[in-house]
Amino acid sequence: MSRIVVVSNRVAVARDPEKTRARAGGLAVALEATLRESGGLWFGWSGETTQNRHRTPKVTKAGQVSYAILDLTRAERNEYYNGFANQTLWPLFHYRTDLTTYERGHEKGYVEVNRFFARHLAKLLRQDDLVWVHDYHLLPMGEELRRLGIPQPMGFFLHIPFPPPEILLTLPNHEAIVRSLFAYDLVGFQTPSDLRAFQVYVTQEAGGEVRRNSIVGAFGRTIRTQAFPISIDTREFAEMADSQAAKREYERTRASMRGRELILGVDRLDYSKGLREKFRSFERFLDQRAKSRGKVVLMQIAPPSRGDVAEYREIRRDLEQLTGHINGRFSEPDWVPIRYLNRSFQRANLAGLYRASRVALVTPFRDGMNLVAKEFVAAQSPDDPGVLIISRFAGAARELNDALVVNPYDTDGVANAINRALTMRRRERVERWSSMMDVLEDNDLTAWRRKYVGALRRTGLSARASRSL
Ligand code: ADQ
Repeated sequence: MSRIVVVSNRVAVARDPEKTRARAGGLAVALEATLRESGGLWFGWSGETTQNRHRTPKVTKAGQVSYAILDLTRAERNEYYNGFANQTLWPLFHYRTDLTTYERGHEKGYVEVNRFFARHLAKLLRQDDLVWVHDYHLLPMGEELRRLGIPQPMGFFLHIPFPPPEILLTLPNHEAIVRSLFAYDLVGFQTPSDLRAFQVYVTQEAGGEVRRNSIVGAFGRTIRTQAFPISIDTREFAEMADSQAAKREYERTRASMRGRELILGVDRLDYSKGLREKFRSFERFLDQRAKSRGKVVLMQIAPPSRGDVAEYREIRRDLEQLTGHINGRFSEPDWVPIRYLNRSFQRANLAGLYRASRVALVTPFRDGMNLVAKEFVAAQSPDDPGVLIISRFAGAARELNDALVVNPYDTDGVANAINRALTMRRRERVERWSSMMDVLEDNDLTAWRRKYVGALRRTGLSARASRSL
């Protein structure tokens, strides 16, 4: 069987598999499982910076899996990671043209880092490898590898949304970005609507065509495109919610609630997650439902991320202010409406918190998938499950359509959904939960990665055969 080579911005090097599992989260575990199954290599940035311009990858090995990581210089990190990836592509792909900045220097640095990675990766590749590149940091990676003459089958998976052409066109070099995707054999998206947005760009802006089975031709190349909604390890997460660590977290939290109901939010501190509006909706709920005051608590867990980027510092300030405002306005000597925590949790503790909650409030403005929504469902107790409220703009809303689906821009609508969730009868909660759980059991993380790798194997091998004709 071919070896799989995973390329991603960050690499979770397995020093201790148990620790990786507890902290790094589902995706890292799934990618590692893929590598372990067929043997493989995981390649990417170490997350560190160095002053040394002459670098070679640090390679380590654990069983059948090798890890190769490279440091970046500070200038590279600023242009590639903080710059083009997180100040241009991230906001733009989340439809936030208002927050998107574009600097030619950042784009140049971004392409150069991709080239630098490609040069070092090319030396580590074997003839029958399958290469699987992840996410918006590495869009041009395939093209850079092809320039070096690498013929191996290559796939790309985009974890964030793909914007409609009207939005993408605001990027000065939009064509270069889309063209670079045609270096791959398979390009995967989270949802059918991301796939459609890509195909519309190809037909309307690139003069390309979409054939049967999502085969797309443009720029003189033919590739396969498909939606592969990512998921979680559903069974494992459900079992984790029954673990000792989860039970301890559950007990501690329930005891602190003194019979009150818990509404939970878990989101990286990011403007795409709609946190300000979530807090305002909760305030509206308290405003309109005076009887609920003192009876519910919103616990928002929001670990800070990308603190080097100004917009992230700003949203952090805003949320601190808003929490202070709402708590100052409604608190009683024995009740504070919002508990706001800027920290990380071990996954088992998170599972305990999900189970201790009557409602999960997941209200991003735009989200590729949103794994928190899926984790919340998997962690519920089957005979007394909580209610998921989810934004229609999260990729996960499509599969989890038995949740209460809301528009996060509609403050009153979200406030009403909170009330409906808190008063929902057990029978309805069980019905909604079991149909969502069926979906998550059918499409779990193992199914996701197997579908992707299977499609890459088939598409890549036939493309390779036709290249060698
Ligand atoms: P993210 O934007 O990071 O991922 P999400 O899908 O919700 O968003 O994943 C977050 C993960 O981090 C979850 O597994 C969650 O449990 C974990 N997490 C969050 N807060 C935590 C905390 N305080 N402590 C510990 N763990 C915490 C991007 C895209 C998403 C897409 C994923 C996967 O933006 O749309 O679903 O990739 O493709």
